[in-house]
Amino acid sequence: MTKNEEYTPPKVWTWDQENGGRFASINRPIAGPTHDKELPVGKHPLQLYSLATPNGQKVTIMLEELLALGHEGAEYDAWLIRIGDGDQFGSGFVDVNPNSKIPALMDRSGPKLIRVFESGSILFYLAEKFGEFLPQAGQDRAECMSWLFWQMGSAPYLGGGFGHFYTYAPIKIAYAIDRFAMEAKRQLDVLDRRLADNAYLAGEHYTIADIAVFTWYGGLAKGWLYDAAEFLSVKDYKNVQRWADSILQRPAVKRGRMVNRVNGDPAQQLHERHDASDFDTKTEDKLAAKG
Ligand SMILES: N[C@@H](CCC(=O)N[C@@H](CS)C(=O)NCC(=O)O)C(=O)O
Repeated sequence: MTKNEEYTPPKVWTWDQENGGRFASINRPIAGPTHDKELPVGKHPLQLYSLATPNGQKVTIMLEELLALGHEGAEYDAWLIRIGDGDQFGSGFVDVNPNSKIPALMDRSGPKLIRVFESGSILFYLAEKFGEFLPQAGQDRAECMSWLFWQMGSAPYLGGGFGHFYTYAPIKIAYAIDRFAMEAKRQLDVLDRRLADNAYLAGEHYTIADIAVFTWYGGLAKGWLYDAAEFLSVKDYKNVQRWADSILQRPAVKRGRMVNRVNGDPAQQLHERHDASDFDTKTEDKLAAKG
């Protein structure tokens, strides 16, 4: 059967490893490790295993924001997990995240190791641990958590739905692209309406909800995701644009976006981060100049 023929599902699904999709080599219908591999451990209390995708950037932005506020306990080593090479299926990684997806965090600051996975859960863990970027109580806290969970529930329609079928699928399926373009635009409109009367998603203050939503929908609005800015007319979402521009100005956001980045401008790629000075000395352009 060629991929364009009408498809009648068989009685029992079986795994076609050569389905032609962009991620066919890493997608599997089973969980668990594929090989033994311990994870490296650096000198800092927090060990992050990640890649600079929107989900990965949430955590590095948060850590850089905490460090900018002077929280030394937020010092971290960011190790690169190359998901295209299957690093997420190594036994050590699976011990930190049984779901085999970046980002994964190990907190080694206490007497017992604490593993944290799922980017929203990591943001919440860090916000509670350091008492930052999460309103203490009341409506603002509820809004913050609602928008954080909104992001975690909505982004799979943007990434796994729209992004997958518009950009990555081996064939263009009008039904799928229409369905998920409509949903992506609806989500942008949800945000645009909220941001019409509020500087940030939880209200007056920048919180983990903004960090979580920014890396996806800010990225979409600024044209970094799926090359879809024109297709989705992202310029029309004026409040989202204003909000994304203001978040982009934050130095911690600029730094966080560089960590574990392996594509784009070499000056913006810091493959691994083990010290604050790495931003000045270890970006790919600097390493190449050193030879
Ligand atoms: N809900 C998870 C999603 C994480 C996720 O999808 N990570 C992707 C990269 S953005 C990944 O590691 N993919 C590798 C794979 O699926 O094998 C989170 O927010 O942490």
